[in-house]
Amino acid sequence: MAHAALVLSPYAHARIRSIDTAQALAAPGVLAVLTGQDARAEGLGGMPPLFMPEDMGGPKGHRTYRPLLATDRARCVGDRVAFVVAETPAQARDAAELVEVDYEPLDAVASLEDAMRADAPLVWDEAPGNRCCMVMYGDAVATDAAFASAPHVTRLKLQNNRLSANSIEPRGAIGLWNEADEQYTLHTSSQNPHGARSMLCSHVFKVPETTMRVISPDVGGGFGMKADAYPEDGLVLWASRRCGGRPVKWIPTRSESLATDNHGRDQLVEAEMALDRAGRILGVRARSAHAFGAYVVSAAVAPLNFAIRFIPSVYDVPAFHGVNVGVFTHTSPTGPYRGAGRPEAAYVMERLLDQAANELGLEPAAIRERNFIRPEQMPYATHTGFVYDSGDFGALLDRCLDLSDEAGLAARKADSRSRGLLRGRGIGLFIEQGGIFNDQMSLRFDPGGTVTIVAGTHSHGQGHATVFAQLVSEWLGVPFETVRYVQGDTDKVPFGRGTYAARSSMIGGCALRMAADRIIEQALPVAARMTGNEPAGMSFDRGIYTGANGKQVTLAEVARAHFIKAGPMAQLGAGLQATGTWNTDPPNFPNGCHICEVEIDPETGHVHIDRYSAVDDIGRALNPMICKGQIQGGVAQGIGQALHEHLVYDRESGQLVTGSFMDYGMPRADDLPSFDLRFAKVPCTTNPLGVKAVGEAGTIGAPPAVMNAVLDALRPLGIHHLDMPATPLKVWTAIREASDM
Ligand code: SMO
Repeated sequence: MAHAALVLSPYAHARIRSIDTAQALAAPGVLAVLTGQDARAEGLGGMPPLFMPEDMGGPKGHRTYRPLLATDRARCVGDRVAFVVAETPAQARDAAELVEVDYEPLDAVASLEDAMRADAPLVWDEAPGNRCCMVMYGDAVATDAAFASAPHVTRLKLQNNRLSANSIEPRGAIGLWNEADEQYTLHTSSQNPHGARSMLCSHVFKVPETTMRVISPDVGGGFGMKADAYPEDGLVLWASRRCGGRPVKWIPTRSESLATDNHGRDQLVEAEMALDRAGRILGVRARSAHAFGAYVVSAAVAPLNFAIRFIPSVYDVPAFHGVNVGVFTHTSPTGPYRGAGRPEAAYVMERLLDQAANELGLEPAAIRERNFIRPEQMPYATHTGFVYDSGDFGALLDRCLDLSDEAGLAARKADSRSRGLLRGRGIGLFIEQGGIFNDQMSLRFDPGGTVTIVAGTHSHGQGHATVFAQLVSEWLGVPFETVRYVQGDTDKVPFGRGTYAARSSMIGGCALRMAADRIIEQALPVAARMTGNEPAGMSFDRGIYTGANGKQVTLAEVARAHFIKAGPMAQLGAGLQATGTWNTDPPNFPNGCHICEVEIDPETGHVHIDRYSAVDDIGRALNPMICKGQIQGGVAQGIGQALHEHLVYDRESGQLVTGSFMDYGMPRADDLPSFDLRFAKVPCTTNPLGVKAVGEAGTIGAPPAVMNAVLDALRPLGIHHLDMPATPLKVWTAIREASDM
């Protein structure tokens, strides 16, 4: 095994005049030093985004092709500039220090505000004003009219803070070129092995997909950040080829992860809500900008899109217009991160509602009740192109208020006051989309009667092996322990689209159901013959076929009989296996209500989360324990965004200021209360399992619930706005400024 280290640009924007690799090449143990010019000379291509707004019928934007290594210009701190391969990781890192890059620093724009200035330096000369692309939803004329005659308008300018996914296990890749059979093998930490293979084969190496095998095991955490191939995936394969077929391994340090993983969020939005005096919404308008960083990568357009489309949320909004502009900045790229646009959207709507309630003298619960989409309005079509099939949002709120002990809130506020603390309670509702694209799942019986699931979806910590095996066991009556789960290897899985956008329960689950139904159907003639019945009279229930004559046989027995070598039975098949498929049309719409109670110490600005309650409508819960774990993790990440996490670039230099865990605030166990979580299982009406997604819900509900709680505590002091994260310094400063006035 050879080991690789990256040379990253220390400048946010610089011309690369030349790269001198001589010293590095001469260093002990060094096998290769690769540059962007080498990649260009060998015809290696760059990586485009998976889709752009124009692919969804929107206006044309500027599509970038991120090279494996920068050639003439570095466009962010952390842009890859050279790749050093050596016998040991230490030798690779030492030699990386010896690569001499002659940079000519150029003016950079690291923030959205600066990038959108008229005279801003350009990240891409082809993208004037640093505008990359845009999405637009709703009706501007109707919405303007609703605002023109509205008795009350509330306005907010919100920043959605840039975050890092920080998967427990970082990205990492091992590349292997096998000269003898001209095959690439890539071991990588990815949510989407077939997608990574397509990207690398079509765009980087320009070779058929039959020349590459991608293996991605069940590794700890992706959160959208690992949804697509990265330059390092191509670099290790190329490096292996350059090193005569030695396997080449690249593992980042945590600081390299913070700098080079796709980031999440980073949005500025100006949002307005028009209301009548009773608090009924007349219209909502949002103009938003979303930082793409230096390249449009992965499904970066998904958060751009969802951040607008889900603003109307669970409310009956009569008029809506929303625009989101993707903007280039001299920073690392952003991509989908748990929630991918839905957290941004829910945050806008829930902050507007609380502010409007405050201005109109209404209770936060009352203004929401006045505006919910009612169950009898289902199916409900939004102005942004969704059709919600089901949901009872008023019931969610009522149940969550009870769960949060709304009745005791006044007493708890008084008690906090008596201890010199400020207590606030915040509500956050949301709806989102689960299940995207199509996929396939296969079931295969072995001669001994055991079953293998071959999954097109991909688990990287979510426990799919458990859930899918449990379903198969229940449907086919085979023991749970005899079900094996295979995923994440393009040589073992015929095709798959991996996991993101909370797709696996519905797309994977329903495809598995189809495969199971086919198995039951295929095995039936054999079961009939084994029991001496006609196929027409056979019934199947939990793994057992029963014939008209009352004789029974189990599916496992039938499956074994399928392997008979000769005789009349052998004509009925050789082995029992089936593939099922499912597609997104239509998706499901999980929704929830989260309620948070905080206590703030005005002396320190510290926000303590005292209580956290949530009722999530995830449809049918396939495995309640795993679903609960998904909500817990999601809420922890949402609390992280609200109170702790922020990737900060220095505005002048474009340096990543929060480049390590000393500077980037991850939520810890002692920052979190014990959550009170419940499920409202309103079955989805548009898929046979009745499931709605669960993977991203917590991350969407938590930020508005926490921030509305913080502001509820601070409003009596005259503080009506704070941006996330509500760190002690920010809260303390706001309290100081308010008391000085
Ligand atoms: S970040 Mo999610 O995979 O939509």
